[in-house]
Amino acid sequence: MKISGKIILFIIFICQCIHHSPAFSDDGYELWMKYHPVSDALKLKTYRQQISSIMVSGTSETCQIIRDELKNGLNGLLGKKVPLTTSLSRNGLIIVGTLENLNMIKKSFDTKQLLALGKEGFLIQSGKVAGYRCTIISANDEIGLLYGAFHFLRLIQTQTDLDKIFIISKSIIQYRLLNHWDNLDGRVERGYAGRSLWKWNELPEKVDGRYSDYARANASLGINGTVLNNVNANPDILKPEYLKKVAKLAEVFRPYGIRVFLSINFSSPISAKFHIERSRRAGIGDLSTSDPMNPEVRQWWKDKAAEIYRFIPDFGGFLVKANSEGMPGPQDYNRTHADGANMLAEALSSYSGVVMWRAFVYNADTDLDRAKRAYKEFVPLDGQFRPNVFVQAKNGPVDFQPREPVQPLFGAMPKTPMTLELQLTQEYLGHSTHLVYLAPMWKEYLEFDLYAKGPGSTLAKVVDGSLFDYKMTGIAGVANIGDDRNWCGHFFAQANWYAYGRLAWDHTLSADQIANEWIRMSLTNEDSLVLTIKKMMMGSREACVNYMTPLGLHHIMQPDFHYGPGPDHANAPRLDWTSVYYHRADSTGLGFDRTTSGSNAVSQYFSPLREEFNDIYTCPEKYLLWFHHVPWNYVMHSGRTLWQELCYKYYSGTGYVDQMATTWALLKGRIDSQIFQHVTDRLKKQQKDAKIWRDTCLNYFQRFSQMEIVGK
Ligand code: GCV
Repeated sequence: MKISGKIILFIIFICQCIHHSPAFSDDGYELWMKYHPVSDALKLKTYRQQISSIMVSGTSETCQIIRDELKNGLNGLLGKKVPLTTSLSRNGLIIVGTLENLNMIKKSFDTKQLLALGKEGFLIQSGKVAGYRCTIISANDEIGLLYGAFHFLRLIQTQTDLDKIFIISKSIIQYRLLNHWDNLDGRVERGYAGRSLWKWNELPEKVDGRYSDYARANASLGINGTVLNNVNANPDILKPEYLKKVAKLAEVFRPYGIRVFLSINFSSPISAKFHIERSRRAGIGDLSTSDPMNPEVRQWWKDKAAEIYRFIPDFGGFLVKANSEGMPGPQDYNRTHADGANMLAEALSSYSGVVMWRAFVYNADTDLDRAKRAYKEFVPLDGQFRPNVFVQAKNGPVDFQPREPVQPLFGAMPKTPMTLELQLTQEYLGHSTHLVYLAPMWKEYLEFDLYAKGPGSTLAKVVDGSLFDYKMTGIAGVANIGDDRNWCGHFFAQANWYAYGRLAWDHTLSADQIANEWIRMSLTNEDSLVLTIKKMMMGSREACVNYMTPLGLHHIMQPDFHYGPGPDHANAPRLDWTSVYYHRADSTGLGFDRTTSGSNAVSQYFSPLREEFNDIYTCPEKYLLWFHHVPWNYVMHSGRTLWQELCYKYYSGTGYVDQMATTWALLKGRIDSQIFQHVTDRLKKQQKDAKIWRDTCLNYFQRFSQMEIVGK
């Protein structure tokens, strides 16, 4: 029997539909690039009319990646074969090329805007070329084309109207990086999704197929760099045998526009003789010192930089944790952070490499209040760093707590480009067990007005360079990725990887918009389901704050593991590693007094913030216990007392998780069965854990308030 081509295609389409029906299993590996057939029949019909074939000009590896992506993506989405072509002979052609390569579009399209997009930006425009209806994806470089191709697919995945389309998109932030806290032995510090993706023992000979899938996922979001190893860096990463492995990864990532960076150990130049046992001071060189003013040390780094660039010509630079949590640094030699950073920056400068010098420092001698220390150490150094140095700070002044006010250092370094470090891996937000969508939190930080140059001085404007006219700009996200089949442990944690990448590309996107895209690309396009799932996600971070650390509480988790509650934790090698140091509960009240009569951390903020935070009546209640020691009977805006409000918040947090579990249960049979079960199991655990947080904290604080727990 002879079966026609059309029938075969129809059978393939039906099989794809069946395969992707909710009853079948999705293990999460494909992330947001599933390319399931468009579910809206009318839209599918229109797309099929609008898209007939693909033409990608250029022969590079990147162009081949674009061809494959568009072909596979469109074949899947449209349920029909969308062929590659090299000629313009029919309507519906998707033309992809740089201006340089595409003479034919110059006449038909407005290309002026394209030139203004600079590197990596892209344009998507529909119109006519030589009388045929076409869609152009164009850019000034091939990585821009790749980003444009992914965006075009995203439009179809989210079932957006392609009629008269005109999109121009440009990266606002130059360095958009993931920071992996991956150790060379395969363990991931604060990683909850399996072991490291990097199989150091297999590289460079064996190249795991997952490396290019990782690069592809990042490129689909516009992430353009990756720091491969933990900031608690093992100096071995700079040995030639490791550099060969790093070079292999760089080779895989390069066509996707991703550059590699390394975390370095500041004592790398010292010889094994000078290692200090059980400390993080270790090296691979033959020197007795790593003093940044020592000429031999400086030469060691210059030689090392030259060696690195021989292996990896487009190497991005170094990320450095120094004089923090036992890591060696310039202060070991009475030098400053600027001395240390500048020595490395000098070594990298002739190769256009950068140094990202972390400001996560909290030397107890600097100030009694940990929240003030980074500011006090770094502000006096503003203006002393070489032009290729970034100072990289976490979003908040303490750590990646569920809620903190913004790190005030961001408004106080006008002469030093600062990178914002966010944490995707949920170290303090329930690991990969709790469903917590982080984009609302990141937006809260990005939109935080620091008033550094009057109203409107948002953190976003510091990071994108517009506030202080920084010459380089960067953002970093501590990765939540491991070798688990679904990459992130929790299926919903993929949304945090997605959201980070999208915000790094364009911080003006809303958390709602990003959730909408992610759900449509990863789960379902059914409008009512999208709304339901989005609602769950959007409130999930506030719920987490409420069941863990409401009203400005912070750092009251179990020691080391950082998962469950530990408000009674009082014995640690350092006071600022305990919980009692932060919550300061006593018979008079609760909270850390950081007002002018307390630690005076409020003075690190600009007016009018400092006055607003300083006054118990104007301090936003979400930060109340961060800045004030508040009497148990203090009356809150709601009319409840502090104690009652605390109980109310803890109960509303757990209530929200119960609500998420109930809502999710209603989705049975309407979304993929494997994802449904996976999330159901985790929500059960989250319900239990949220209540443990609530009850442990309230029972503990009750010892001081001596009041009845309300809301049970
Ligand atoms: C990589 C916190 C984490 C550490 C982390 C450190 C840092 O203290 O618990 O695991 O170390 O921050 O950001 O350097």
